[in-house]
Amino acid sequence: MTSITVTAQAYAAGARVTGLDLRKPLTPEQIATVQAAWHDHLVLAFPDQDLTAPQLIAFTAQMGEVERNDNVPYYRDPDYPEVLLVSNKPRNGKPSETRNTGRNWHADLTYTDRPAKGSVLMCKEKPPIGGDTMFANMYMAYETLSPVLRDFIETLDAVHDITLIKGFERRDPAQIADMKRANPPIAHPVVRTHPETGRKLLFISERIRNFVGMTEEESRPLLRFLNDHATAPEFVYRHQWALNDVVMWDNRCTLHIALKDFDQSQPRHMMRCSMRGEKSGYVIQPESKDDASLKSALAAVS
Ligand SMILES: O=C(O)CCC(=O)C(=O)O
Ligand SMILES: [Fe+2]
Repeated sequence: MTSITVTAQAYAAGARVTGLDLRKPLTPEQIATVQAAWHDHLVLAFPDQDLTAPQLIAFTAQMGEVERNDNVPYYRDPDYPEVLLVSNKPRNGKPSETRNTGRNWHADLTYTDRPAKGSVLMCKEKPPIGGDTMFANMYMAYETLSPVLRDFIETLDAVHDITLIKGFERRDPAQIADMKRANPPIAHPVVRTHPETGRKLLFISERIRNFVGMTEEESRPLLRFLNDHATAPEFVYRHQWALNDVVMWDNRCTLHIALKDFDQSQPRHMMRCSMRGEKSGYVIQPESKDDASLKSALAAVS
């Protein structure tokens, strides 16, 4: 059996893993090696893995419980609900709804009560240049904040909102109405402890509307600061895809963004599986008319 080689690709995150054939079940020792490398490097790239959808699902299942994507049903592979198609190739004669997926910094499924544990993305077709994905290390983002700010955000919860997916409102109106109903705004802690490494991390994204108990106006400058800080170039690994790359990221301690840095007339076709995350968060009920008018009445007299 060939041995596994793990080669770091950047200081912040990212390692290239060779010596495995992901079409076949891994041994317990191989799984342990992959998991350890994942904890160290957060994002693992496995080159030259020509997987079918069932093989991608089977690989993901060895890393965690496979997500069925019920919160985003329209983007699934019709034959395999576990596989999301992130593609700019027309679907049913219409432009693909996922052609601009991932265009702001985010972690997957944070608008649900089970943000993904991790995701596995496979490149099936790619433009000759570009179509890169960047990943940012949220341990580093947390550890490099000043202690006073760390204390301040320690008890904050942030409201994650599916409508803040970049370009969401330009997608199919009936589908977005459904997805909004299925995914009301949900609050998750801003500082979390990784369940496996025990390290603290910053759990933010560009899909956050406000902090719980703070107005959007109050939240905006802090959110902007935290997002800018967290995605500073020194915390980022940029993956330049090759055909048949399989990239697996720890969605609990990284953010990612899919760049529009390519010729849009060229096909880019990816298959994604996610690992189901732990239950987290609480739904934020929209403010009732009564609450809103009470607040404005108070504002008028104060
Ligand atoms: O297409 C990509 O590079 C990533 C898109 C994305 O955000 C995802 O698949 O989770
Ligand atoms: Fe994503």
